[in-house]
Amino acid sequence: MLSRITVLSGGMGGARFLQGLLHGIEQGSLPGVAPDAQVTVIANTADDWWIHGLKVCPDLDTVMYTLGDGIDPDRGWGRRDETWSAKEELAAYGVEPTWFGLGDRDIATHLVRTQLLDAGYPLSDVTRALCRRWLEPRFGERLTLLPMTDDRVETHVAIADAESPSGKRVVHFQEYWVRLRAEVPAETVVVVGLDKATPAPGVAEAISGADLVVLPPSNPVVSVGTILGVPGIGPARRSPDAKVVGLSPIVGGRHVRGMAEQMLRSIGVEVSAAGVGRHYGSRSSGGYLDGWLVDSSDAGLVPALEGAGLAARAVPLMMTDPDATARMAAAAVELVS
Ligand code: FO1
Repeated sequence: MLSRITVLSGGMGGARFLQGLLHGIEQGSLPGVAPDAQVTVIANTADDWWIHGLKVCPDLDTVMYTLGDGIDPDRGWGRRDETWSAKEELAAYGVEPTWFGLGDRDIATHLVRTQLLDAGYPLSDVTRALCRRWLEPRFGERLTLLPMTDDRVETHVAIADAESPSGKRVVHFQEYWVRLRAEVPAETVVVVGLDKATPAPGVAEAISGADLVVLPPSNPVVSVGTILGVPGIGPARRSPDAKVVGLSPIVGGRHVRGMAEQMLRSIGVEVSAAGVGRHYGSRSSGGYLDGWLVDSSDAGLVPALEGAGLAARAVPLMMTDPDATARMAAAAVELVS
């Protein structure tokens, strides 16, 4: 029976997967997974952004709000029943940027986090404090949310810019995604500080002690790729008998939401379920994966993936509701059991 599952998560895709995984564990509908299995989430922190003097951690907050039932389900980020008075007032003062919205309820999270960081607490302690409200009442010790590192890392994107002498301009990931809507090609993606980052307390143990490590359908470049890029988190840490299984974020050659297509192109990886599976690589060829789930519509890719040393299977990968996602989690466990 699997009893320790570790999930490397970005924002919405990873959070939705976790909802289904936890739902399946609670329902006992995941064959081979103990009903009291412990789930540890290692979240990407390179989307983090200092704005209006506040530290915003989008992927940590999306996981926390989603699993704590505080998320706005349509936006997939920020709080439900949100109001925007502070945002409107900042705009009235002409304070930039006005294109990044901090809701009034959401601001409380950033105020608490920023105050604790300013008091000298590391992000991992701060995250634990916030989860006392959002996760502990419902999940207790069964669920732990960890930042991938306590060190400051930020994803920046170089884009073409005719006005600048170099012909390029570098923008923070949030500007690339929120203001530019990823509508311009990402020429280069750089995670500033990643090479000097160290895993946050508990992260290395969460991987080395896991029976199962899951790469959910998060962005394989700027979310899962970034987590795997933290020195010490890659394959070296995985215990030999743990299995690693991934679920493709690319279905029918397209991302479901977000900007995985643009990010994959910026690193020259084919935008397909097979391209991402090969990018993560099979354990037998020095990569991460033992198994790779693709959507039913990509069933034709399974032989090629098996040829690349991966156990592969095609199942429905649309996370339409927790039951559907729980079935995906069950298929993932089964693929590598
Ligand atoms: N995404 C948007 O498209 N527009 C926003 O104004 C915006 C604000 C925002 C505030 C807090 C937060 O945690 C997330 C926010 N996001 C917004 C989403 C964010 O860009 C993404 O969640 C991740 O960075 C990508 O995974």
